[in-house]
Amino acid sequence: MEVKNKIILALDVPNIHEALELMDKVSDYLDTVKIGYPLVLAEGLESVSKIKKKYDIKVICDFKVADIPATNQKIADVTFQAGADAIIVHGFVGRDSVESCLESARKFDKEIFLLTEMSHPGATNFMQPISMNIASMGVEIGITNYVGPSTRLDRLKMIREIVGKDSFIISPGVGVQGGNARDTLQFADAIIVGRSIYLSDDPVNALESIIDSIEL
Ligand code: OMP
Repeated sequence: MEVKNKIILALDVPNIHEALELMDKVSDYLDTVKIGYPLVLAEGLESVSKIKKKYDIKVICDFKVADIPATNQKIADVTFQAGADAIIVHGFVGRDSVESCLESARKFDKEIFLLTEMSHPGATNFMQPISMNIASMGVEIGITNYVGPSTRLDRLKMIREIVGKDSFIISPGVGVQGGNARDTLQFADAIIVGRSIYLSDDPVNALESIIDSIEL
């Protein structure tokens, strides 16, 4: 996967009007967005196809899929049928649950991203002790796309060492959560940014500043 400007916009806005308004401003800078529960629960999965069609952009659906294999497969199938290019899947539920999403992705010729360690402080409570095992499991079952935290670069570095240089890592936590774009991109292939862009009075300027900081 290639990501323009190495930035994926997290479109966590509350409705399709705000999503389209934001995309009209920033779409020239992007070729990939991440759409998750905030927008899809408000507007339905049609929001995925609508945004894909209007901006000719790749959409990663952030559904952090974490159920039994049969249910995971249904969730992944319907997400890919709606046009998503990739789906984010939790690893802590185990190999069979993740493999069911992988199977669905292969059926539709789409991709999955395996979430290893999350970026928020609470991830240290229960996820951190198992996150490297999740990354290793991903490698064992042939996953090549991962999500890892920009808020803990020592952990992101370890994830990179496990998944290898040819895997693709996307990293949330830049900006409001405290992560830094340039440092994160030492270990990740692209960053995920939400609030620093969509809450800004000038989203274009916010995006340009991040791009400039990466290119410094
Ligand atoms: P901001 O903190 O507003 O930049 O948004 C970060 C985005 O990345 C949100 O959509 C989160 O749901 C998502 N995210 C994390 O922040 N941390 C993670 O560990 C994983 C994700 C994710 O899977 O995208």
